[in-house]
Amino acid sequence: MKPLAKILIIAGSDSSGGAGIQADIKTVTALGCYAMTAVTAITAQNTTGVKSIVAIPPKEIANQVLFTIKDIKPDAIKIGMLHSVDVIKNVINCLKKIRTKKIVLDPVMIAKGGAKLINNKAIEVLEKKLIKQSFLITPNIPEAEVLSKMKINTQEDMIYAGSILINKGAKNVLIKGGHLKSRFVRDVLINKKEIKIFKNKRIESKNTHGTGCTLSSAITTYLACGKTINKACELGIKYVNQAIGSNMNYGEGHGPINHLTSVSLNKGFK
Ligand code: PXL
Repeated sequence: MKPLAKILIIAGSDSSGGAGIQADIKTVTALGCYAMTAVTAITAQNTTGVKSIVAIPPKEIANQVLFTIKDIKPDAIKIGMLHSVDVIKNVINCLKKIRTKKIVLDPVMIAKGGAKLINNKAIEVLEKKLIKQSFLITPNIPEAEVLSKMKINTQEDMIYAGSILINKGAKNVLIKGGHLKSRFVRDVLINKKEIKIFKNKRIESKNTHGTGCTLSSAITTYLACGKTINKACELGIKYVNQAIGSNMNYGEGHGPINHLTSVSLNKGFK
């Protein structure tokens, strides 16, 4: 098959392959599209935690983006880990030179094991400058709490926090409800026109490393292929749920989800 669309991923590397740019590439590929990357940072980690983080110089991140897109034009862009103010400013400058407005920002803050992936000043710039440049932002509950500066305990709180982010200039906000304790997970999509709740049965598993990266990449991919925001979120959530359900149980800690659940191998490659 030929790739259905081209996606540029701006994100950090996760050496364990479950989250970060590795999850993004796998997701885009598994959904039939072409992945390009600009690496923002290199993390050494496994399923038990993050050992170290090395930043890529902001100028070099911009070089990766600009030289790549000069040649192959992306249909959509997914942005993940951006750890410093300088990195965010460079990325914003790059975005001005890209034609597509399909920009999905996953405001990554903390890894599953608790390691901080962004500094506080950078969170401020992300909130004040980058949110406005994005078509969709996909915070989880702790990230939405930081960005909206309110505590979130209920679905109503999620909607209210989402509306605060819309007032800060976000066009679409998908707040992921997985952190609230309940039998059903409710993800809330909000924009100026509507509020949509995606309700799905919770799939119990300790192996959920990379779910956020995967979801934002899946949604970016569907947007790149021309799906509406509602459909892209619905299908992205479905893809992640299947990937959680497949439960490979790799590693001692929070293992990766299975990005390949949508893929079947041709006979000739078995
Ligand atoms: O899930 C957030 C995330 C994003 N980017 C990188 C990560 C992680 C979590 O571990 O390692 C590089």
